[in-house]
Amino acid sequence: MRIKRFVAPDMRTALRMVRDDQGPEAVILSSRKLDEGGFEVIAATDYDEALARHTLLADQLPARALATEVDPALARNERRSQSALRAASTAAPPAPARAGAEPSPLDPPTLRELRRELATMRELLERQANRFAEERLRAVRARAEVLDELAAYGCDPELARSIATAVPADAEPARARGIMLGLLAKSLVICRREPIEAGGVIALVGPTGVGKTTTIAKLAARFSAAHGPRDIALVTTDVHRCGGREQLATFGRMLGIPVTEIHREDALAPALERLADYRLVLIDTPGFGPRDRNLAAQLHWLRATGKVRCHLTLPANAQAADLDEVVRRFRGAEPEASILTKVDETGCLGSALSVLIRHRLPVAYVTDGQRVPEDIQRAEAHRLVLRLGELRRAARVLEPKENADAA
Ligand SMILES: Nc1nc2c(ncn2[C@@H]2O[C@H](COP(=O)(O)OP(=O)(O)OP(=O)(O)O)[C@@H](O)[C@H]2O)c(=O)[nH]1
Ligand SMILES: [Mg+2]
Repeated sequence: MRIKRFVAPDMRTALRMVRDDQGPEAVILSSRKLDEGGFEVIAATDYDEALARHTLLADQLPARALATEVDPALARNERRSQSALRAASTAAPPAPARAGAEPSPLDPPTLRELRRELATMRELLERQANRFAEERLRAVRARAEVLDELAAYGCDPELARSIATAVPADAEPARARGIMLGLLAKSLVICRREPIEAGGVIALVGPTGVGKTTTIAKLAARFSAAHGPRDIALVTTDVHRCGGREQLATFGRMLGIPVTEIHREDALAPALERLADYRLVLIDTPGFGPRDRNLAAQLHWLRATGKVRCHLTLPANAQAADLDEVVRRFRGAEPEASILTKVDETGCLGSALSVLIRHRLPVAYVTDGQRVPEDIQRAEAHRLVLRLGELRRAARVLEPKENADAA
């Protein structure tokens, strides 16, 4: 079980932070208004009722033992005065553990049942509120069309509602669409500077089979075309899986770029020392599913060198909920950016874009095919949103009914 503390200026923001960080399964253990202003929520994942009771009732657990996430807006305000931020790290432990609190007389199964019912009620209320909000928006034609179009692209309904709300009620369809795409583009965070041009050591991390090795080859070829192959080295930690290292070795040979294999954890830092003269070092890693026990070790290993910047490789053709989990589970890598792969394999690009927007994860590159080096481009917000319609149309062409109609 992982217990974490969230501090935000209002309860809604605090709950959103919980959901973004810990996902829909998070259990709210306590919430309260802080004397210094703002709200505190304590939430847990991988929740174990018995363990939670034990933890919450243990008076000796200080709040600072919990990881605390402070809403950036609040943190900014607080930096000015410093007082509330101090409170965030020294406040009392979760509500039930405060001095004088009585242990709950309810037994664990009853508590569990109560929590389940509360969660169901919260979900119902949320759904109802969303339905009302959507109905209000749909009363205006221009906004209804925006909602429909964003839904067809696979965009998250919450994002779609916030965009539709900003569309003027009297907007003509073409203008409404322009505003919609503009707002979507503005919501995306794009890397200003091309990461490989900044140089240094970049590792591509991500789930299995998402295109990490292929993308490394594309990036290496791109860098090599601009600067020659001498300034770049490749490293692979993917040496234990069948075929893992051969794939990068083949690309390395084709491009005339040396590939260093890392067989043990403690060999990475010395290898990077030896490669310090190279302007760019790209590290290929084996893919790990988001729930793989080895993932945390891999991320720790990369970060322990103190030199590696991670890029999270995300496939655009995956479902939003799965991508959301990947982003949360790979947070330990502190990815400075993402690379959106397999854009050519989806008709619903809005789904991946919504996840990137929700997590404010910068996008560095987009890949849209298997060809090395052609199928990679730097991410550009306006191009990404224009591809929504293009990809949707391309996907629809293959629908069997339309093929039959065409015959
Ligand atoms: N359609 C399409 N295929 C891609 C793209 N990028 C990679 N691929 C293909 O996806 C497959 C997996 O690519 P890899 O580069 O081996 O993926 P990986 O993330 O290194 O996989 P693991 O190392 O096994 O985790 C290969 O067949 C690639 O050619 C892309 O942008 N579009
Ligand atoms: Mg690979």
